Amino acid sequence: MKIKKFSAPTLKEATASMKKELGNDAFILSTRVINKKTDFGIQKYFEITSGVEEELDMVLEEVIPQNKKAAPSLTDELRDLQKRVIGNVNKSNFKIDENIVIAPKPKGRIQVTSDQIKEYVDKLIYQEVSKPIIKLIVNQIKKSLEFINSSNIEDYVITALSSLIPTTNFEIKKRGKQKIVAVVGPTGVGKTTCIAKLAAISKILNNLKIGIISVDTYRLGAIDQLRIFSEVSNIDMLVAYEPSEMAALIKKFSDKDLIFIDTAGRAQRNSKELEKTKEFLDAVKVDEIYLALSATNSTKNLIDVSKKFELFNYSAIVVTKIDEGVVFGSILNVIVNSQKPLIYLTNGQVIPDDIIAADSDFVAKMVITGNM
Ligand SMILES: Nc1nc2c(ncn2[C@@H]2O[C@H](COP(=O)(O)OP(=O)(O)OP(=O)(O)O)[C@@H](O)[C@H]2O)c(=O)[nH]1
Ligand SMILES: [Mg+2]
Repeated sequence: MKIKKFSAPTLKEATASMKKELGNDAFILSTRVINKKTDFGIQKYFEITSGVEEELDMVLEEVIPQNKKAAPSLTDELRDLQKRVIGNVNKSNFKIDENIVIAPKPKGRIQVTSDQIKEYVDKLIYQEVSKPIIKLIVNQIKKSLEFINSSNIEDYVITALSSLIPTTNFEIKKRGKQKIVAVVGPTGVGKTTCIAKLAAISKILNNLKIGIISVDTYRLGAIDQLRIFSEVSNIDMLVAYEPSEMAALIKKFSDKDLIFIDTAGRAQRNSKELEKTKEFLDAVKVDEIYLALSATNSTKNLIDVSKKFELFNYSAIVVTKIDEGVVFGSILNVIVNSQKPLIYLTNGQVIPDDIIAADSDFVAKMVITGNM
């Protein structure tokens, strides 16, 4: 990304000179008011720091390869991508499927044109898929041009996207081995609803003994919300007001196969609040912590949340409210960026129906089609 500062007496003028120099794709990263020495003395100026992404057309121009150099593997490219977009590659145990399934070379079929490739690039741009990921997909297409035709390009793109999405399963241990699962995340994303769905499914379908502990004594009505659910569904529920009570509550639930801990929604910027929630979870041995993220949020927002919540060392991501999402690139971006696997998607308010086990093809299709 190219970054540049512009200043002018008005914000409008500063923005205009930014657009003039960097083009319409340039965007404002930050603004501030500065004192500037002018011929008329010290004057207040608006300074904007702007950025412009690398031009995607440059990638597209390369779509038809001129000379074939030894192409780097997808893993190398993703590592490189991670280095640039993500930063932390070392702890990666992020596996990429290099064996992308390609349909056999069709006889007599029309080869894919760069217009058709551009159509998919446009779809990905519209879906707000991050540019390094789009670049990666285009490079993959470039390498496989002889196998791709107008009728299999969509499948190819879906498979390539799907291979970028790690997933994991919710594993319920056998009787006698209790499992404790907590859900953390920003306010109102659907943490409690997700727990209610998982609790109801585990009880009804898996015939497990379930306990729910709420540590959300913060939001007005939070306890009542869970209490009503637990009464209707006949699932035991306890409340911890202090971290020091946690051990005793877990002990009370010693007969349960599965215990869910519902936490208070926390703004990711409020590190004090995050720490408070963490104290509750640190007080007992929690087996798995899931971060709930809403599909309706922007990439920047989700990435910020995913980073700030790393404090909890969460093991997987639940993407909520996919039924309310309009574009789905942000889900893909945050998963690639955080290198945490997706475990569930939730697609509505109905308990327990509206939850889907993670499926990378399903997400890839959502990204391409814009539909669930
Ligand atoms: N459309 C839609 N709504 C959902 C979904 N999941 C939850 N909701 C709704 O979102 C609202 C908030 O859900 P909660 O489960 O209370 O969210 P929370 O994260 O526990 O909220 P706090 O505890 O206040 O931080 C409720 O109206 C839910 O019915 C979903 O997948 N789709
Ligand atoms: Mg809640």
